Amino acid sequence: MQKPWEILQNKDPQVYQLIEAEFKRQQDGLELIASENFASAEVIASMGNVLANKYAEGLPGKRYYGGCEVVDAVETLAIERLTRLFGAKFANVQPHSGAQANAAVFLVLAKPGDRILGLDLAHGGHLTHGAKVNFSGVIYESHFYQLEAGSDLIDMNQVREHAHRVKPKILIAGASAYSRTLDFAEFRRIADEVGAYLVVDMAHIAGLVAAGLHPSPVPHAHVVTTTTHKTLRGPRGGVILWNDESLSKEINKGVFPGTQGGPLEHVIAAKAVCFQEALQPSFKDYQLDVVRNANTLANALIERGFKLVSGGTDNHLLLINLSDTPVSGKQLEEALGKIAITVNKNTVPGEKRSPFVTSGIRIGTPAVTTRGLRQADMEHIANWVKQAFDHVADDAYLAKLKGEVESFARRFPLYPNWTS
Ligand code: DSN
Repeated sequence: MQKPWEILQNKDPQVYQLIEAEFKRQQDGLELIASENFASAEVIASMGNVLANKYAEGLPGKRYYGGCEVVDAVETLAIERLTRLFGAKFANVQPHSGAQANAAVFLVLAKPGDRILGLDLAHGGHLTHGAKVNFSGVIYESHFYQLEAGSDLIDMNQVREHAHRVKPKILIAGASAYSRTLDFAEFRRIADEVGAYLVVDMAHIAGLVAAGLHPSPVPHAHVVTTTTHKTLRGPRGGVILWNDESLSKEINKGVFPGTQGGPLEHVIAAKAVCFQEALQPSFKDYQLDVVRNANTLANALIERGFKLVSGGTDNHLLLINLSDTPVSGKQLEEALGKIAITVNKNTVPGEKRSPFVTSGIRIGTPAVTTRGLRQADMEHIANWVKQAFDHVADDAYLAKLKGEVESFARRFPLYPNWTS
């Protein structure tokens, strides 16, 4: 089967070459960014087709354009599969991203100036959970709970105390760099005590939730948002789930016309394909391997002398804490980049370096697990991380290691059915 972008080779060689270069980068290296994954060839194919031509503002059966009968069926199928996957009553599959999903939900649950309470970005939270540089921190009065010093865990007593003091309109649970299990039932109890809506952003762990490997927020939260491209392994995009019918009209309005125009029906088709994949028993096996790989990698890094935030992981990611070392997150990210291992620098609790430098490295196993790496392979990765750390400024040494990583990565072909 031809690569889907082969059609560009003669028509637009510049873009063709760029896509080829990215494909090569993805094939030749090891992808350890915790929020990335490799969508199936089927998911990718369902994004590149004529559904991209259609305007469909509104919802299935209630559109502002004619000719929507087919995209209505596509979107209805995506909603049906998604609600089945997560056991939710209602869903909107139109958000273009997780940030858009959060914007739509916040727009209808809170008014400008209302208080919102989420996990501090520097402690593993997310930009859209109230960061001052984001709409959520500009429009709302944002407050933050932090990880408990020492354990690096979310301390529910602190969350409760903070919520009682601040009385937020929205309590947000969810993280982009937290390696432990979230207690959604307790978050909901706290939200009820202070009269807040509980919004859970499960973007990072959605695949684990779908597979039953992390408790589901769906029975507890007023509203759940997620992206579809992280552990869930679908196209880049977002969705919203909820159970209370009285919220339906408002949430749907929050997406359109509140924060978006025409939905991307080609991406919605790819979301439907992703949800169907996630409903298969093999998806659970995949997520089990993701979690096992993360755990094995965490232990292998600890054995090599690294400290991890919270001492380990329950999920798909871990955070190396470099606070006590002369090497910064930025330096280690760059050194790993030179050996074809992609990670991102990340702040750690009690961060002393700037957010552009940081003392942390976030590592996730979803993408390499899709690629076929298993627990024994995590030892190699831990060795390479250690060697990059030990030789962070030795470009000649790193260049040698790069060859080793690349020949290892090529043993796990990406999209083996594509030929050119
Ligand atoms: N940027 C994503 C992440 O890397 O976790 C969150 O939106």
